Amino acid sequence: MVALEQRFPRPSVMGVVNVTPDSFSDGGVNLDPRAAVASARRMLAEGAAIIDVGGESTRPGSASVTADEELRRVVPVLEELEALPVSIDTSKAEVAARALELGAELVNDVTALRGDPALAGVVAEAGAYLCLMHLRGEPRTMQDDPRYDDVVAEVALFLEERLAFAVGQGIPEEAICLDPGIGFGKTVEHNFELLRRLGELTALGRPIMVGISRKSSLGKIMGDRDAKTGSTAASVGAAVLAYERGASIFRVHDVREHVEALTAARAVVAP
Ligand code: HH2
Repeated sequence: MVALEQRFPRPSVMGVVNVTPDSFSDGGVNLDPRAAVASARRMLAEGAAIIDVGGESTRPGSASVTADEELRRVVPVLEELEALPVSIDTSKAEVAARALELGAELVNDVTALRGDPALAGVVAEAGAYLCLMHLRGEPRTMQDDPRYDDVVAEVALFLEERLAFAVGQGIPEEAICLDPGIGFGKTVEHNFELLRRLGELTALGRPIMVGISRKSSLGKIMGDRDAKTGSTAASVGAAVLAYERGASIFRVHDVREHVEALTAARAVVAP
């Protein structure tokens, strides 16, 4: 296997395609498989390195769905995208296994292998890439007054421990990237502190993925306390500075804008 950092050189863009009725920013848009496939192809043409296909929303307050429902949503999309670079956003071994059979190369697990005890074995067996994300609590309740003594230190410790766990389960370290989980059990201040001090996470020695695209913290800092989403411009601004602080992979909804901005940022930082 090629190490993840070679397969996804800094900066790489991951396009988000949520095949769900209720995702916070594109819910419903891609519920029809044909629309999802068209979105994925467009994002690849715009320069995405990979498309993250998800069949379960993890937005604050969301309810979980069964494996059968998740499969019903994502399989028709994965079948159409079989020869293209795809990641599966799931915590369920059954969904990951089917996606990997259909050609997915990365499993994006927001529970960092805590959701389904069978998932690590599926990833190891397939020789797939894996993203381990920090999430405090569970989506239904995670935004109820999250508190940390030192959010960055706690996230770093968690990711280090989950990385060791994954390696212990037979997944090579070179196949793994880490994600601070922007918006998953964190206040606006926590989210920006994690980006400000991203160097403490890159120090763990694995590529860092960042997903701040359109998240509500970006809307809230514009003065709308009840914002549910943030703008594309705000997303791009945060992504560029996360790149400068060492982030490698950017999970985004607006691919063209991020590819252009990150290409310009790279020309400044690493000509
Ligand atoms: N954010 C979301 C979902 N999956 N995976 C990683 N690794 N990092 C993230 O920040 C991340 C993620 C939430 O965003 P979205 O998929 O747009 O919405 P929803 O969960 O409502 O489907």
